[in-house]
Amino acid sequence: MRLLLLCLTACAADAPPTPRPALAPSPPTEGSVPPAPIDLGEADGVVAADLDGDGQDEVIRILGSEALWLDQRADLGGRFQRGARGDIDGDGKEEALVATGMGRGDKDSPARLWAIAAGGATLLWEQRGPRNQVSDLTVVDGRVFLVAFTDERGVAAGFLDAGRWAAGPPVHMGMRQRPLGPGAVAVGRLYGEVPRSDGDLRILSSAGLRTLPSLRGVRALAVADLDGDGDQDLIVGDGWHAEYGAHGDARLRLFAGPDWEDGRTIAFLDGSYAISDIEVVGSGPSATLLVTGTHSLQLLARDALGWQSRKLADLGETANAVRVSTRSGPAVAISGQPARLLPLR
Ligand SMILES: [Ca+2]
Ligand SMILES: [Ca+2]
Ligand SMILES: [Ca+2]
Repeated sequence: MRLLLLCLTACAADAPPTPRPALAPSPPTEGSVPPAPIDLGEADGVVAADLDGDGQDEVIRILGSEALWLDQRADLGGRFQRGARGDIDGDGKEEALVATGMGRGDKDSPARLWAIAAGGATLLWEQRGPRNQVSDLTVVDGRVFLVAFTDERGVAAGFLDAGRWAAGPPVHMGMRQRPLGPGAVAVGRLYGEVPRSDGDLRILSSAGLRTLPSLRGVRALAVADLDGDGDQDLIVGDGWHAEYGAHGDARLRLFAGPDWEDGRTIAFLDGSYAISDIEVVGSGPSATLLVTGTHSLQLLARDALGWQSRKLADLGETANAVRVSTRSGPAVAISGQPARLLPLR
């Protein structure tokens, strides 16, 4: 399988940029064959990180309450909720961050945050309350930014340093929160205070609260400097609706820093009712966006006409996906039965 993958990936780089005319088909070549996905085994969630620092990512599978990676396994004591990656102890090797807690078939597990390294899993934080759920997680400059419910509807966010969570005041249904630079946090609310009312997009800073325009509730957020001007830009998946299956829209929007006034829609995901995650791959003008919709996984890249979206795979509604650097080139890992590693051409 590895030999086949190497060949397909190598040949794909020479493939023509446009499809061949249908009336003059060429004999199939290896370069025209989409790379076959690789079966990773079952996983409810996947996280990737370069645990041993060799430049290739390891994939951590979470199945039930168990994490499996390299030749290791560990019982995390709860269901998979969120993942992230980064070197949080400054030793030059990444850790995989895995948040676990309550989930299907498990109402009792506390919310926990684990750091997974090549040699084992370390518990960084634990909290027990009425709703044991980590709703967002990211690593910024080697520091973990943790977002978790503190009661049934309130969600707090802050950096976790030496096991201490410096969380701000809880925000009603502010399930996605990302730091936007010194003293500012972007908050995506799934719902408003009135039951089933629309959520919104907010910037919380020392200057106060600002609401940015959004299409109803926000389900996904990412922060990156996409134009390379030194200011953090905000990438938002909005369009959430209380009757999401019938009326939700999977809309992707960009807001340019430093003031996030300039908003523009860059994609609607056909067939998905929401965007559940956005991962920025690379940085600056060559950065791409790996966008997980409820029904498809898309890769967005820039060309002369703007942002171009390419569907990578159909997804189940609970699947998560992460980018993976492999010896054969870039790939994505997708959770499921089985989880798949999909090479990117
Ligand atoms: Ca590695
Ligand atoms: Ca490390
Ligand atoms: Ca920027």
